[in-house]
Amino acid sequence: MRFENHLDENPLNRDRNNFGAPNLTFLTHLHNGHTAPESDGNPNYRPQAYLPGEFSDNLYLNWPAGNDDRECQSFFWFHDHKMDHTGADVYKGMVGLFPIYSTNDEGDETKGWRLPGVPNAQTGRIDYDIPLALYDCVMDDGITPHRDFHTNLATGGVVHPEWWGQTFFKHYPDTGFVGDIFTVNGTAFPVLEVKRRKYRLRFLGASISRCYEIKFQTGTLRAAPGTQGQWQLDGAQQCMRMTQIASEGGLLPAPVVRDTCEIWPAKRREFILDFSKYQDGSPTHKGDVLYLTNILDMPNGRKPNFNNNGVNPNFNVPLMRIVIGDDAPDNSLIPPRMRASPPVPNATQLAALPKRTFTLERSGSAGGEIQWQINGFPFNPLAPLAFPAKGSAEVWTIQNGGGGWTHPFHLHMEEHHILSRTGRPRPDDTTREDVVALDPSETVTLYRQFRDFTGPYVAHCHNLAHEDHAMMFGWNIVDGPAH
Ligand SMILES: [Cu+2]
Repeated sequence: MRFENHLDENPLNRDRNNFGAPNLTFLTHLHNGHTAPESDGNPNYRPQAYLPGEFSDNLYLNWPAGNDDRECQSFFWFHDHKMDHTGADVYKGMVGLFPIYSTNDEGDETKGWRLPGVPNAQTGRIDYDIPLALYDCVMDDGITPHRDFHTNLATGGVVHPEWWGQTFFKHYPDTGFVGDIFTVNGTAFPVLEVKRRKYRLRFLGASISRCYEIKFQTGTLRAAPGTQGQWQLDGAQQCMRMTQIASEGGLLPAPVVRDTCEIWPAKRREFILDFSKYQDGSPTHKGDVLYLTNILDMPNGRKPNFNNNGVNPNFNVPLMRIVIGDDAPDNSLIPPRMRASPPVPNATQLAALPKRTFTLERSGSAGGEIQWQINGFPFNPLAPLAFPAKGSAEVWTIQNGGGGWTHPFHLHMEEHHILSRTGRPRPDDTTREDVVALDPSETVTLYRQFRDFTGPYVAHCHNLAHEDHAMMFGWNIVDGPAH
């Protein structure tokens, strides 16, 4: 895939609002592609990113790790990964969704496992198979100062009255960023008309910091201006269950029926929703209205208010209105079994593997800027912290060293398997993942392999305000002994 930089072109002479800053650059990472380092969009190769007039050819093999079919994935995404400046460009839309198909999951509900999806020759897309990227934003009121670490920190920032009504991103020096307008695929207050049949919905957390917990509900809309989401659903009642079929590592061995699901930054979760009937079995009717809602209160970029989760019935924010439409043929199934998980070694084998521990810490502030460290170091692309051997496996422990923060920690390259965690259990923790959700002070141990390529990769927090403030480390896959 060739990415060309045309950010210097501006035929409509629109205000750039810092898009592509600095220097109109970008660097694209295919989020969890099994990609050779030079195509992985990592800052080891291009710390200065790509300038206008330059292009980047990335080779995306789309093949399973180790050429093992059990490692097939199903939902990539790609986004800007420019060192120290990822968050701003992701927030402003430099994000692409990338469903991939594989044996028995061909985007055709008459074949294989018969997951919902009908090829549409006219659009080239798969009907009833919908990626949904969630992200939250803030509108510029024209009077709140933008404080930018690079230009205005000392003066407290400048105001941009000319940016009134455009998206506002107070990038620095915040420790996280949440908006009060929720969007799906870049649209605020969206409406989706669905047929009375099964759909495959692929959710992506594309927010800078916000964690969501999604739930399908009915209720009465009430305007709640100035609050997270601007609307509330009064008298909210769950009306449909979600059948989870995949996490970010691909299809599950078997579906899992869920009432709610957390969607943290960079995480993907796929579900089958049957819009022909409610969870009590009664049929839907044309014109019925329900809502995709977020029930997780997260008033700042540090962590969600987990105590509200399911306890505070007053936080039911509609993300998307769903309107039931006409009947439609449905040849899809909810298959009892899908893709077998690749094997994880037994306890004796695991005990013999190399072990590494990475502790995520806040290092206070440098020049008024919050910075982050991993094992005592801010990110330095020239000083990797780990050198695993190609073709080997290791056990990595990731520790959230702070009690005040959640960290969605993303490891490039292969998916991992969680072996243990110290906090609350997660219903889909046994699946393959590329983002470790770390509650405050939580420690997670995982198993991972290093096949196919050698060279430099990175691992980092996917709270993009943390990533852009050095919460990242480099690691290299090497030929020869690990060190
Ligand atoms: Cu973090």
